[in-house]
Amino acid sequence: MDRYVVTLGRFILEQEREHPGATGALTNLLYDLTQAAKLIHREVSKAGLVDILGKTGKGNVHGEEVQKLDEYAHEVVFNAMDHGGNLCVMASEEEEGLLQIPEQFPTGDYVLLFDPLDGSSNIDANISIGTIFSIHKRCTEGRDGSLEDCLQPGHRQVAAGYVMYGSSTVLVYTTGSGVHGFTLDPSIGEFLLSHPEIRIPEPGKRIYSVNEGNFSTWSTGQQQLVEWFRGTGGNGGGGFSHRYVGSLVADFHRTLLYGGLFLYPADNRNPDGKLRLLYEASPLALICEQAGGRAIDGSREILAIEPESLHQRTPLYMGNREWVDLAERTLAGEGMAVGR
Ligand code: AHM
Ligand code: MG
Repeated sequence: MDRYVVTLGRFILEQEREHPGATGALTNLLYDLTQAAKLIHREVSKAGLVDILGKTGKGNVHGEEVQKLDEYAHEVVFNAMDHGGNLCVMASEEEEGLLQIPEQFPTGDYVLLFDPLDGSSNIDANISIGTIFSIHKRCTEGRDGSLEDCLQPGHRQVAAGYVMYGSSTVLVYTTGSGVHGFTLDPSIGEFLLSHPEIRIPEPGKRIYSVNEGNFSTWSTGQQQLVEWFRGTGGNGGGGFSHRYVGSLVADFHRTLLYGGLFLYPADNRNPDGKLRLLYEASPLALICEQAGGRAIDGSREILAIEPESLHQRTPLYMGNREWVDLAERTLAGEGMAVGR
């Protein structure tokens, strides 16, 4: 069996060969990101041991506070990506402003936006968490990239992906020609192709995924939508399962593999929802569409939104087209009629 495994390195190289004009920059970028993912995987998988190691004196001998994992992940990604000469600027969910490439390193044509450790409030409960990334080609000139390079609509992404640190660590990405998934084999430290050409199943499982604790803060249309899934609104529907991890990468990964609808709507306290357009919604929307699904903010395609600021939030509905279309119609007050 081992003779037939395809490593991530080999896979991205072979994909590059299919694009004769490719410079190799994107391949290098993806490769550097996988190195960061392996380091984060290592720290995440020993997170539960920190106290034990500390008590036996093997850990934090100087009494320094153990670094928070999301800050650690931010630094690991930045340090893995700052010197390759492929990027001109970065931005992270963990940092207010732009992250410029240090003076001593060359810059390149690409822009990286990332959420280093999404769902990090789940770490102590050993729940899956993830790293999300989005890559654009720069649209300005000069040595350093600028805000303008970061504020590009999602349809211009040249690559997007995520790493989920779960029961196993998986990396899923797209460069615009399909979605492919790799599983980390810790014994050899390599990501191996495990999910080629991922498509959201059609019809997918009837699953809706939302934080229902927010029900009373939603618009009427939003409440009707969830009542339709539950079958409790007197408007038909029902027969759905409800699944909500509360960790975006995990909820999305399930949606990608099983089908369904993931939603984080606006509510009366957060008119733009909770999730970030550039670091969360946009990269996952590209993957979702590449896998045959759809992603909207309620009325607009996520990938068509022109970003206005780095940390802007957006409501998000993504998954099987059928359910995203239903959400769109319901939110527009057009009734609940569906095909099945
Ligand atoms: P974070 O970026 O602070 O980690 O928050 C994002 C997380 C997502 O992973 C998840 O989808 C969402 O917050 C859950 O929010 P809630 O607890 O409101 O349901
Ligand atoms: Mg996040």
